[in-house]
Amino acid sequence: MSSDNNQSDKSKLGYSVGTTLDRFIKSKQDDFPFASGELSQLLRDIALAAKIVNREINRAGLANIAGAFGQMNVQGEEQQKLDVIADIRFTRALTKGGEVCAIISEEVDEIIDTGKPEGKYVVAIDPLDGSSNIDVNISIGTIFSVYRRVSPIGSAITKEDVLQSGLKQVAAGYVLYGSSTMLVYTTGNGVNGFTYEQSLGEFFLSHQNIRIPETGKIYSINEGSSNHFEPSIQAYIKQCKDKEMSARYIGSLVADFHRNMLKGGIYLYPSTKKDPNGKLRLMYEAQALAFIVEQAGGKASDGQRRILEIEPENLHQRVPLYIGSKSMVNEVEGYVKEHSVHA
Ligand code: P6P
Repeated sequence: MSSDNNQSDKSKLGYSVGTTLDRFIKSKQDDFPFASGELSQLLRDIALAAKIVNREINRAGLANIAGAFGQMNVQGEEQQKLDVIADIRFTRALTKGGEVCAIISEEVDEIIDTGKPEGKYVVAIDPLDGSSNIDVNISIGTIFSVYRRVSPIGSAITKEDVLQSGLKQVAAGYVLYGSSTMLVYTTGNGVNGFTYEQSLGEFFLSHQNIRIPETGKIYSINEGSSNHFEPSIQAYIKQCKDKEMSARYIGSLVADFHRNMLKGGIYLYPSTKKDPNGKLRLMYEAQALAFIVEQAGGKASDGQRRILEIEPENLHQRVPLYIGSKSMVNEVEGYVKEHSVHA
């Protein structure tokens, strides 16, 4: 076989291994005028924590770190041991890295002051989303957003530093601890995915310039709550069934979101009478995924507003979330609008 054929066969396999996350971050740093490397270092700190959390998750059943931690978090949800471990790992890595002056975390009620007033950035993070799935070996994830601080470097942290709209994000990403572990992130120049090679302890570029299909045949929602959905959402779900679409709902936002990013589809977590603002949190779930999905050509809405334009009022505020393929999110907004006109 000629070398050309050999080469074309290899390219069919799509080998893009060779570009490590480190090298990619450094190469993209040049996209930032006057970048002095702090954001690059911050992303490396997140990747380091992800490697450590990945290891803890993989051995949870053996190291007696699965199961409940025995207390509730600020959301009123029972914390799992790995929720607490992940929160410690990410907070420690970001604090030691020195680039972050403040962190808001799903697991902590108040703003975390890292004691690094020279840090230029603020991070909002859900250290381990979907953690109730850990004990049954279902994929879980980490979700993070990065902002520039508003207050002067070296000064005390302010609420304005941490309560910023999604449009102000300088980076956002997620880690998916699944059949393989992936880190997917954007700094505003497209979305790229890296797969973790356990034997080398490195993330390698595996999904370059991810684009979400304009439409899809998958809808992700907890239909067990459908009696509590607004009529608009009930009508939308009915038309999904009439079109014989596929219902896929893992109960782990990052896993459902990632599948829909690659295949096309929509994830819905509506408001209900019980939870008028839905369940998902604006600051460290919806905003990050909204930035990512828009960078990939998709859309994220609360049914009426673009998620990225919502001005946050408190650290842990919840928001209804419709996110995924643009035409599908547009359709949901159409149902919401139609039902509000006739209400
Ligand atoms: P429900 C996990 O707790 C989570 O935040 C998301 O990862 C997931 O999609 C959703 O909540 C599941 O919530 O109410 O359907 O069990």
